[in-house]
Amino acid sequence: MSRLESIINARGPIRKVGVVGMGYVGIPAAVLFADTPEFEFVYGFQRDSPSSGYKIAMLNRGESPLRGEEPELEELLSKVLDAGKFRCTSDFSRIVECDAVTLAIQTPFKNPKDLIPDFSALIEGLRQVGKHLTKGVLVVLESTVTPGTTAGMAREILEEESGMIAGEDFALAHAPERVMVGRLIRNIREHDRIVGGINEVSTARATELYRPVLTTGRIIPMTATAAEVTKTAENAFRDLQIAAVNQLALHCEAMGVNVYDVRRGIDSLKGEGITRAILWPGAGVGGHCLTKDTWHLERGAVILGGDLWYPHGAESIFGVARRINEFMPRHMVHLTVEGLKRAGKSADGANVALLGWAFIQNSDDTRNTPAEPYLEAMKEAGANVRVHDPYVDEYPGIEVSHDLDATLAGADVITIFTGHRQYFSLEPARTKELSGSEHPVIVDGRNVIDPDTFIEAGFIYKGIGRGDKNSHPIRR
Ligand code: SAJ
Repeated sequence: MSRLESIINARGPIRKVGVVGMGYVGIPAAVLFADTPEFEFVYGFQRDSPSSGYKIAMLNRGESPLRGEEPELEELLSKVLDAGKFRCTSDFSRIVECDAVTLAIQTPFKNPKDLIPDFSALIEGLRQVGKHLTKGVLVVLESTVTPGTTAGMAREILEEESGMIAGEDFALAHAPERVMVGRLIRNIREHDRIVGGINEVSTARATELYRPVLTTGRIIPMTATAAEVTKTAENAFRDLQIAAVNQLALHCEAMGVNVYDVRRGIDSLKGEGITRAILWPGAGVGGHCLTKDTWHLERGAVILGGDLWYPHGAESIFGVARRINEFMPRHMVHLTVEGLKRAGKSADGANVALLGWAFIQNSDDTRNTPAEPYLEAMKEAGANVRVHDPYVDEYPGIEVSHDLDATLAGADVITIFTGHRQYFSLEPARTKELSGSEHPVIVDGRNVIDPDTFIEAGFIYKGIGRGDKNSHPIRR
């Protein structure tokens, strides 16, 4: 039996859990741990900072600071509060009471160009945990990190702050989050959980923490670095799949073909071992994950993979995919300008109604929204852009309206950036009346509207991947 195993056996089963970082990942994780009979009590640790300190009081009142629809989250929060099994605090010294501590802190990239991440918040969190670490505790990184971080930087900081040895005096693992806004609770319960310890004892202790929370999900054990690669790679692969269909959409536009016919065709080839997982083209890729995890993977390959055997000078396919997806908002600008040209107008002075600011449909999440580079480019071209989003209340420097009619009033162009359900019922006649233009331009970045009904009503239509419609005759 190893030294850590005997320390953990002496400590007994995990009873008290701490979750550092009350955000989209930490909050649902904390309430699910608290709602688990195996665990007696859960602390949600949150810095009492000007930007996010307000969350502490909200959570302890039973209110979720996460806007947008999150099924079950508030019910579960009230339940564990009433049961006296959860409390949010900024007193990190309480970590000494915990048998397991997880860190769910944002890990954005400062500058993808030279692969430098901004780990400042994570490092601060690790220092706080290290200061109050006791023998036999399990520490888990849930944040998405560059491969090598758990067994490298995180281990070093925890050892430095605690004076103890990871893997001998305390357990350390990576168990990446796999949640999507709008289904946080369900994703944690139902998705398989990748659990990677720096040694087997750490993997086993982390399995003890996550198994009780899972319903249909299974534990998939591996090493900490393999778990980091799994997480960054699954997002890089998704980004690559999206880039592939975006590239195809651009080809289809050039060839005068409807990418959705092609997609349906490709998707029809199913059967033994044939996976043709073709995703959806669109106006761009946003969010906190796909926009940066490729760079974590690339950085890991550079740091850990010194002798990476790869065609010299050739860019990684994941890097190319990022550039294609980053290009899509610029392509939306191109379609807008081409549409205005057909209407005998230019972007300079044009009124643009931008529909959808959130990065994903039916959500209020605006992180790295692809609508922002579009808005900036249109403004630079002299256009007046009004933004509508039914879920987003505010955004720094941008006025976001909930009034669709007011946003459409006087619009020369209507640009759809997010596939919110409200936009599927956009009505051609009413929209045209509000725009007051004889031939308003409509640019569909999410295949939301039926081109024919709008063209019939006199609109000039442009759509991602709609080579079959983008040069349609204008109905006079
Ligand atoms: N998008 C497309 N076409 C598609 C799918 C998505 O253009 O076919 C766009 C969306 O509009 C959005 C962006 O990509 O702007 C990201 O969308 P997403 O559906 O990937 O949502 P995320 O980023 O919240 O979720 C991803 C998921 N990763 C994978 O499925 C591999 C989720 O499981 C992860 O938990 C999440 O990243 C994360 O937190 O890492």
